[in-house]
Amino acid sequence: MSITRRNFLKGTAAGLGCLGMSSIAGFRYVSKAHAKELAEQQVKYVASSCAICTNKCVFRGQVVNGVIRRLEPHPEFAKSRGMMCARGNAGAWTPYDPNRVKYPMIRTGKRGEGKWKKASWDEAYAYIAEKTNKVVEEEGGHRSCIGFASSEGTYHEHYWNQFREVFGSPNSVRHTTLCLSSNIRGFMAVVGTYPNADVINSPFIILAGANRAESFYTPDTMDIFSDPTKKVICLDPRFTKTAAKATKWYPIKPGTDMAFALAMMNVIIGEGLHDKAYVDKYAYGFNQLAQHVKQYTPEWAEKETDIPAQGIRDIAREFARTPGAVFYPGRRSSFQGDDVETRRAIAMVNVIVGSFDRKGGLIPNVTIPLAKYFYEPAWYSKTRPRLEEADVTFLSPRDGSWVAWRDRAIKGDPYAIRGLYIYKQNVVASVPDRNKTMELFDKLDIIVCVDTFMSDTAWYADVVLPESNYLERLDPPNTYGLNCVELPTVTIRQPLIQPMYDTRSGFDIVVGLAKYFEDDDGATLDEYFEGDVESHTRDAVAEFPGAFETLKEKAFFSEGKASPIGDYLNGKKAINTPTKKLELYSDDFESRGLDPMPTYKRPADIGADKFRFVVGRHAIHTQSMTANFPELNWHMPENTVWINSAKAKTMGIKSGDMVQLKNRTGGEVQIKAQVTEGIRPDCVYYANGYGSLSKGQPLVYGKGASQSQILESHFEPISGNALMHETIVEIRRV
Ligand SMILES: Nc1nc2c(c(=O)[nH]1)N[C@H]1C(S)=C(S)[C@@H](COP(=O)(O)OP(=O)(O)OC[C@H]3O[C@@H](n4cnc5c(=O)[nH]c(N)nc54)[C@H](O)[C@@H]3O)O[C@H]1N2
Ligand SMILES: Nc1nc2c(c(=O)[nH]1)N[C@H]1C(S)=C(S)[C@@H](COP(=O)(O)OP(=O)(O)OC[C@H]3O[C@@H](n4cnc5c(=O)[nH]c(N)nc54)[C@H](O)[C@@H]3O)O[C@H]1N2
Ligand code: SF4
Ligand SMILES: [Mo]
Repeated sequence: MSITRRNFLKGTAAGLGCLGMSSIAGFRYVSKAHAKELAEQQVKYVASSCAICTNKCVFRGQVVNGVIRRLEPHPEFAKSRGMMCARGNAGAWTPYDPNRVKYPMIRTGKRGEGKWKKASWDEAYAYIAEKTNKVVEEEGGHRSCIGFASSEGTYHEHYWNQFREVFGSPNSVRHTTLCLSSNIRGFMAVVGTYPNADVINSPFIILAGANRAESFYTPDTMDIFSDPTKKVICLDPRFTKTAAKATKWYPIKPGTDMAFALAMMNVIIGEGLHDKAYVDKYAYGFNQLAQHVKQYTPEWAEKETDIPAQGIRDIAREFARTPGAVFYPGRRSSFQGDDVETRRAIAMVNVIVGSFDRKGGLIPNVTIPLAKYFYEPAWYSKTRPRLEEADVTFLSPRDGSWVAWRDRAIKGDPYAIRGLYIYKQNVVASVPDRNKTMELFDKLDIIVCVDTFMSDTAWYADVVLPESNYLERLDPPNTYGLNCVELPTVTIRQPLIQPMYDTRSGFDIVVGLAKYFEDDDGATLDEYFEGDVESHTRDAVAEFPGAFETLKEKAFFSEGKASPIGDYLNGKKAINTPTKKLELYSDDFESRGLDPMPTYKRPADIGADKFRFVVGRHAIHTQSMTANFPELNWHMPENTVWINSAKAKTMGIKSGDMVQLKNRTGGEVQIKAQVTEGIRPDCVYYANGYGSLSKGQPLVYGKGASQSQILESHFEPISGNALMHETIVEIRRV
């Protein structure tokens, strides 16, 4: 018999069979025992959304025999489109991290000593209630003496706020005032909303103080940089990934973006390049603005910003002449003292060229309207206004102002704060000036922290309540504009696996705690909570047939309709400003004693041989919460401080040298130097998340330096936003 290839293959297969080997898709040669194991494997897929950053990318989680194997990006989800970043992938392992908080814990040693006793939920709640009721009684029955801190992200945060309201404290401090309050306020004042930039359709984008290539590390961002027809201008004191990908990078002097924006308007209006018809029809105060910006020439701005006058002129002309050009609104904006005014100036640059509510420009953020989660507020005979009410012009009652509030709380002005309940916020790391946060903690009788990990904040708490991991729980729907894809979408989270330890979801934690408190009429506070997360989800989307089923199947729901553009211009929607126009001049600001138009004030001189400390995103980390993830830590075991190479040379500093940074208010850190040309000589930077105080984060405990330890405490008085770039440091080699 002649052996043909076909016979040979047949023979081989038969031979394999005889040897007890089999060939299953993906597994070529495996033992019989393993083949049986594989055949019996239970593989299931559950769709859910990522919780490792604000993007909420949707994935299908592969679960094999009850163990999460991998998270596969959902190809149909418009923002992630088959991509999942390093952080999202690393998330798959978080339920199995040995450093999770696995059960409620009550502190037994001194704060920060790390001595705990394991408690049942009821023990933990009873302990919290006893301590809380005691201090409330000592304060004359005012529950305002308990503060509440929280951040978004789990979709459960509104239950936490509901608890605070029915509990009867006005004192809530949310992450917004550490993030983008000043940005929102600035844009609201001019265009009546905080818009997105239509970057997909825009041919000309100015990114000032926004590091999109690291902070929105998703395909829509890659589209911006891979499209050769787009022009991207990046203004950043650091050579970020965004700077590297941009058409042009200008290492702007920090805190001078307003000078740049004002000079752009000087050129655009001075040369008559503005959109006259648009401005006539939709804007208020154009003539005053035109007069006002005459003083701000590019030559003047060059001295302020370090950007050549000709460069400013060229950018301004091209910006005005390119339909669909956009000056990106940025997100986190807590830079320097005049942040609201800087954001107003940026919004105005967009308005004078007619970019608001037009394709390519600033697009109103539209969301799918979910049925509102409604609850009766409790009524108390004793209430007080929140602490920092007098310190901030536009104080959001829900967000407060973290820094201003903390200053008041430390002083007990106008009344004492005795406890802090914290939900999903690592306040020790995310509020500038860690020493001050510790000073506040020292004054508190009770600190409660709801976290999944032993963050620095959990480490210093009296009671740690563990929330179930995002891959173990059901999260209610979240509706958002999918910024920059402009596709209003609803997402949920659902469990891939059952909770591994004695943990609960945010909703269940809150309802459990509510049982331990009463309102003025003697009703326990859990009576204010109804249903469960599943029923809330069903109710929220009841108006959209099939949406609930789609959410269960895909974890996202979209009507497939892009955000409408032009509704404000065609009169379908009213512009949400006092004059119902796009405000280039604000009577409202003027009546409050503020500048009616953005007026430049030069940032204070930092002094010779001093540095401005700036913060910024890192592509593989989210804030303070991922540096202890082993997969990510492996890429970056510690952080290092960026120092300009020419400057470092004069100081005799080389990469790897240990240096000491000292701020003006007693904050100091030691960290290794990274000498680089990618930062201005007057700035320094290092990444967030390192230098942890918590031994429950062993990979970053004492490794590198913490940002909150070096950041000074300052806030912006119009919005209450913390200022992240008002820290001046000295550096010396140690
Ligand atoms: N130094 C410094 N401070 C900053 C910033 C900075 O760049 N540098 N940026 C500012 C900005 S823009 C923002 S938005 C804020 C963000 O500040 P935070 O909202 O405090 O964010 P993170 O630092 O990420 O801390 C999140 C905490 O939530 C915990 N966590 C994670 N998942 C869950 C969960 O499912 N449930 C619960 N209960 N907890 C969970 C994490 O373990 C971590 O302790 O920080 C601001 N502060
Ligand atoms: N990978 C990753 N992505 C994230 C997050 C994360 O932690 N990690 N966090 C999310 C959150 S909460 C937010 S708010 C967004 C924030 O995302 P972005 O708005 O992109 O904010 P940053 O990355 O802080 O970028 C700000 C940049 O401004 C530069 N800068 C400093 N001072 C000045 C100045 O005066 N002028 C100018 N023009 N530039 C200046 C800094 O060097 C920094 O690169 O990112 C989100 N996405
Ligand atoms: S960008 Fe990365 S971390 Fe953020 S939601 Fe998407 S996958 Fe998760
Ligand atoms: Mo943020």
